[in-house]
Amino acid sequence: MYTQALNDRPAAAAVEDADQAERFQARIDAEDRIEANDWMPEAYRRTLVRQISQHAHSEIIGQLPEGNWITRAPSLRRKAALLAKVQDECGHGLYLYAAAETLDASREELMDQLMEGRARYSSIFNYPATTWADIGAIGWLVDGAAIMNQIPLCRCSYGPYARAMIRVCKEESFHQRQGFEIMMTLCNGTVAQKAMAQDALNRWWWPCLMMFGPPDGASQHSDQSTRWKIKRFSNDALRQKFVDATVPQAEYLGLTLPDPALAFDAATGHWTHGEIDWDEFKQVLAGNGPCNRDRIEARRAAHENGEWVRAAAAAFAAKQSQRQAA
Ligand code: FAQ
Repeated sequence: MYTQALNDRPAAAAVEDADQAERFQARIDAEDRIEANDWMPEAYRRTLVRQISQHAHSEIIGQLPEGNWITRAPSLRRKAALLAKVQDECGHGLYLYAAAETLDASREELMDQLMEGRARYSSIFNYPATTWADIGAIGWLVDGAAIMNQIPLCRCSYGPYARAMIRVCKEESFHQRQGFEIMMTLCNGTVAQKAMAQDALNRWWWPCLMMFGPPDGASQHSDQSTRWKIKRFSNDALRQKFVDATVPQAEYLGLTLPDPALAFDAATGHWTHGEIDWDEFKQVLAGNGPCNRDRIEARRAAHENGEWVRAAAAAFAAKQSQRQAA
């Protein structure tokens, strides 16, 4: 009798899980928002922690290429705008770590994963910003690609992530405009300035196309994430939207996209682009991009340099609770 009860229990639990999973999927299909305290399949939780933490790390590491130019911005106005942009990226990282915390992922653990090289962040931030025009190209193209990917995330099925994305997208939109305006100034400047803008576009274009992730056929998470309405568009669909939006912008600037195969397909109304170098993408993901090591070292150094701030905050909190207890 006792053994029978033990054997029945896992079967009953499995039926209950299957029922819950079915109800969960029905909520997703009905466009209901999933909130932190709702039941969710463990795999849904893990997928979100993976994506949100990678996204948070991207925002944090993403400060480094541009942060490098704050002291060298060509005017006070440019410096103020760049400083605000880099601070915004930091804020995005913090909202996103907070969203991951609602899924029981501790911020300390996520930070450790990043600093020990166990976590991913966007491939794009492993490329160097070598001239001032790169700051224009990053805002125009990197933030432009980020918006294309993030607008649909405002409708993601997980409430805390979707809500965080609304403000992030508004700020990314300002970033994109400030980048485009830098490019416009350079393109209307001297011959050397325009050449600098073209050179930046040549170096950032292909890595930006890689930001959207592997082609659909090689994207291992897309099918499940689409069923769960975490992803609303495929990697290739978003990449195509980005290309279609950016080609006329490059034309307006009088710049040439570094892709001889780029052509307008009148039948589909889309710009077709040349082959992306997926070997380069794999190399960057494997840690062999131009700046992978520098980026992690800079993050570790910032963490170590901030030790006194954490210690002071902990001492202050201890003092406050002692006072309250007294
Ligand atoms: N870099 O199966 P999928 C920004 C990985 S924020 C590195 O297609 P998924 C703001 C992927 O993680 C930029 N790894 O994966 C800013 C997976 O590996 P895993 C970040 C990549 O998740 C601007 C594997 O490949 N934005 O720029 C990349 O369904 C300026 C297989 O891929 C986000 O994170 C990549 N580019 O789709 C800041 C948005 N692509 O985890 C500062 C949210 C793919 O199995 C300055 N994330 N991988 O080891 C997403 O929308 C998705 O996660 C995708 C990838 C679309 C990135």
